[in-house]
Amino acid sequence: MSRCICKRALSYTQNPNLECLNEDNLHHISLNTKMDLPGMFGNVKFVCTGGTDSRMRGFAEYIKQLIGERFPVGVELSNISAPANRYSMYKVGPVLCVSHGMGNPSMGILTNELIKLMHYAKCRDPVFFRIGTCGSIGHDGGTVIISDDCCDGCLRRFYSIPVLGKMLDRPAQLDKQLIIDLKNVVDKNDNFKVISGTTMCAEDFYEGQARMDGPFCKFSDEDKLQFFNRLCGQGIVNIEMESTSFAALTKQAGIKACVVCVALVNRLKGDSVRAYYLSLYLNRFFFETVFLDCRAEKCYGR
Ligand code: R2B
Ligand code: URA
Repeated sequence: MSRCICKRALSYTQNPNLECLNEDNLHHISLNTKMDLPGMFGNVKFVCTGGTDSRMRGFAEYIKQLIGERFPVGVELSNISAPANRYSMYKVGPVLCVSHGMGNPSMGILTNELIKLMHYAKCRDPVFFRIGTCGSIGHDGGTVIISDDCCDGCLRRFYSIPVLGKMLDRPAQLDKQLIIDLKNVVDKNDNFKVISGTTMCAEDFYEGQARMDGPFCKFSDEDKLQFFNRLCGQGIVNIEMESTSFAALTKQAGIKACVVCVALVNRLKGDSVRAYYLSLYLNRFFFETVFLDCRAEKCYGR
């Protein structure tokens, strides 16, 4: 007889099968329900995801400097998910910093496991962020873009995956209030521009983002320009590769989430990513918008 590991009402998860598992392995993040997940993660308030290990480690170090006195984590941060060798996860007090890899499949697997983690650890009202990179449509490299909304490469506001041989469409929606809150803490003295708009989530970096410098290209410059005009006409300001899975799965779980990206390239000016505005820039933006804000006090104070 299997023992029920999940006695309280299901919240972030909506799968009665979980109630009947003897043990649940969150395989890709090297955690399982035999561990004391509430003890290890129960105080998590912010789950910050970003593409790479080094960026998220850097981000965690940065957060450690900011809030380390109140949430000592020892001398070295350690990668909690190292054994699985897929994603990296660092915890600094109430902030969990996790790398998500590239593309919706990678982000989707991680988000599924993070939702289950929030559930098993009994986290209260966590807020999820993707802090990433993107190409912009018409804005300079270095511009920070808050996603108001996201759509797939056919401009549909869904995250669609085949399930049992049929497409399952989930609305890809970000939290409206969180977006407003983020916009409200943007400081006009910041020495970078912050804009917002709809984000297109592509399934590919090359043809899927209308790049002409991949190994294959079946369209003309004119076609590409027409497509970008169509994007502009629909309020689409940037292109990246993870927002729809992130938005749809967190929405389904009832977890507040938003996406903030820094533009590495203005796609109206070219395909190739030359400027590399990475972790420091994002970290600073994130720090200034979320962690310096007095609301952080409220969040940490529980
Ligand atoms: C932004 O950058 C990556 C592609 O270079 C991808 O993960 C994304 O969304
Ligand atoms: N990431 C993307 O997905 N596209 C870009 O153009 C730059 C970063």
